Amino acid sequence: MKNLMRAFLSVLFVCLILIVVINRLNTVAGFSGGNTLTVFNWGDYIDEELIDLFEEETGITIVYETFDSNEAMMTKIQQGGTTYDVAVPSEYMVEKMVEEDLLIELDHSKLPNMQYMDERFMDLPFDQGNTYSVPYFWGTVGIIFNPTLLPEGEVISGWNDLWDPALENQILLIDGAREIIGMGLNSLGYSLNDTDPQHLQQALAKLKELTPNVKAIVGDENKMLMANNEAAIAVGWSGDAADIMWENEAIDYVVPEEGSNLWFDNFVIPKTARNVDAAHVFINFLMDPEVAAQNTEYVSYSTPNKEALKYMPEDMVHDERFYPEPELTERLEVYENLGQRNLAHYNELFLQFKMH
Ligand code: SPD
Repeated sequence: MKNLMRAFLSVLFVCLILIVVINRLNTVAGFSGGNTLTVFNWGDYIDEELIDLFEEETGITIVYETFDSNEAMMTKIQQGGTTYDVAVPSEYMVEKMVEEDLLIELDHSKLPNMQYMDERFMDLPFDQGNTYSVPYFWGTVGIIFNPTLLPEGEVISGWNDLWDPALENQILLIDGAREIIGMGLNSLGYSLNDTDPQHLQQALAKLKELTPNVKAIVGDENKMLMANNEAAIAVGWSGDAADIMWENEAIDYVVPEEGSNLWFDNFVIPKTARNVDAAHVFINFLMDPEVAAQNTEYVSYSTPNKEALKYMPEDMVHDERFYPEPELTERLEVYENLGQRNLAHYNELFLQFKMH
């Protein structure tokens, strides 16, 4: 009897060790499942206190990884090395991921906090019925500028102002093919979803003329550079402008008069997810109005959560640069999924511009 007990305890001990080791290996290798959730988000795009709060409340451990472009995110998910449970693509990339059968349908019964989202940001053409995605943050592409560093009399209201020779070496550009080729197209009066090869060549030629004014092509560092007065202008996302303004009150932001991009970043669950239940719990948690308000105050981007606005400072919610009226957003364009060939062409042209 004693021997049997000893054998039983030994087996139990080995099993426990195995469970601990396998869990650890899975976490290190990015395999979730069990009590781990692997989240793939843009850099600087969550209040990390909320990750701690989620872990405390649910007992689920989060493995958190970041990316800096939709294209980088998509490539990593397609490669399949890491099994992400939640990712945050922008609208055209949601459409592309659905097309490539990379996403699972969301279970709306597990996302009761969807009720708090503003209808204006739901059921959009890239994912009708929010079958695969729910919005996380939204915004515009525009010109972030510091009037105190501009040459006297310089007014910034549109894309074409950026070509002024007086702005030599003063402009930071966001490192995004859609954003920068889109700026070239918009500055010529074309749509930022244009795929006409001649129009695209004209946009590239025009962008090359901007080179003397370009100080650098950057990612999230644009915020630090603008906050420290190291450049007068940055072409970037509205939320970055709002964030920089906390550090440097001189900064202003304008949506260019020629037109620009209205974008939406969204939660999705990739087909490779190992912890689909926890993914729903996490997405629902971040849609809780008080959680969303805290996250929005921290991240500074615009929230699509209508109820969250009630918990946020009035001056933030009423700032029309970041919460523009529908009259403005309606004249902006949302990126379309242009298909593999056209997207590759945009990337190629952007590379040519960067190497110029
Ligand atoms: N630092 C977080 C940046 C997230 C911006 N996403 C914008 C995507 C626009 N296509």
